[in-house]
Amino acid sequence: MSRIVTRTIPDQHHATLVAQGLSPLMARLYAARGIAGSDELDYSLKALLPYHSMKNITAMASRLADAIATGQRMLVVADYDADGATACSVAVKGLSMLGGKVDFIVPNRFEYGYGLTPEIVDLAAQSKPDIIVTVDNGIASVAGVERARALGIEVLITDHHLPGDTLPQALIVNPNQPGCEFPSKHLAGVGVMFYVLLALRAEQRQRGIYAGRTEPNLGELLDYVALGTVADVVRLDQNNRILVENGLRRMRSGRMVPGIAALFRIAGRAHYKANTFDLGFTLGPRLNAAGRLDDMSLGIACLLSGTENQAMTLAQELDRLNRERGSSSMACRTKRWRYCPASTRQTATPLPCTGMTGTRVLSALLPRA
Ligand SMILES: [Mn+2]
Repeated sequence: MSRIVTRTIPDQHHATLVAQGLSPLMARLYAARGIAGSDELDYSLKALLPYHSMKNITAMASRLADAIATGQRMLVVADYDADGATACSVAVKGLSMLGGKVDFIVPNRFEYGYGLTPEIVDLAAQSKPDIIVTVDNGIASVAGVERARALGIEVLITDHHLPGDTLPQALIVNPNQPGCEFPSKHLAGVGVMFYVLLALRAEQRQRGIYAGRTEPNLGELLDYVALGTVADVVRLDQNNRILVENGLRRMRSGRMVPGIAALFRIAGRAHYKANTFDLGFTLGPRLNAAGRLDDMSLGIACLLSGTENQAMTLAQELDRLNRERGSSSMACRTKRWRYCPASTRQTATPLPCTGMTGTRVLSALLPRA
């Protein structure tokens, strides 16, 4: 039985918003959604939290600037979901915009497991990188980092997952690591990588790299950031809303990368009306399908496509995988429900199915007891 829940409206927030010039109705809508003042409604990029308070970020920026200056080779190791794929795209495209020599691998999770495992390090070592940069993973990869060190490969970790008791012996940027004072703890993996690039560009600026020429525009990466942030179902706090809103604006005005444009087209969604539903329920699941059924490098290749034709071919393949995955995850879910004891079935929340928001809706339609 569905139940209508009335949101509570903090009186003081409502009063503040009205005093700041909002209509009582808008003030009520915002206050009910946790907005305390009109400054939280500033979605311009200059309202983004500055990167400086993120632990280790200036050290990592400096290390990356050195690597770029000396032509060292960087290899991005990504996670296999939509956040990982967009984070990988941001890292590869962003680091090369800033002058880096960069490539990526994305492990097949069925063969290599989660995170930067020693097996993945061995695979990575075949292409002889100087530095491995993890995106959306690595905070728990103690053994993998040890293996890389033994092979003489430096590891830089960018992640947003909660750390375990032991941290890997590497330079780590993660707003959720102990001692990190960055005020927002809800950045997705893609957001963390974007912040590292902001810090890197500032470091290069300070070194005079851009004297007399135009700086690379990292804003071009915001459509990736928006997609990964929404698809990873992190909380949309003000900082994330700024990232997402600016990415959506790029999509609506048609300035997104060919890969994202192709995903809109294949899903039959209008990019000029792009919203978070499109990202979470149509684009995200198509990317996740590649990681779960086959190989996420297909999703990353689509995101990084340089031409519309190539992007469209890859988007069609992702769409096909997503349809296959739809039937297999439905079968699996039905089976898992059958094994639930009746008592838990009454109140069971949908089984977590990370990133694939579409299946959450399906699970709510399954029979209850
Ligand atoms: Mn993530």
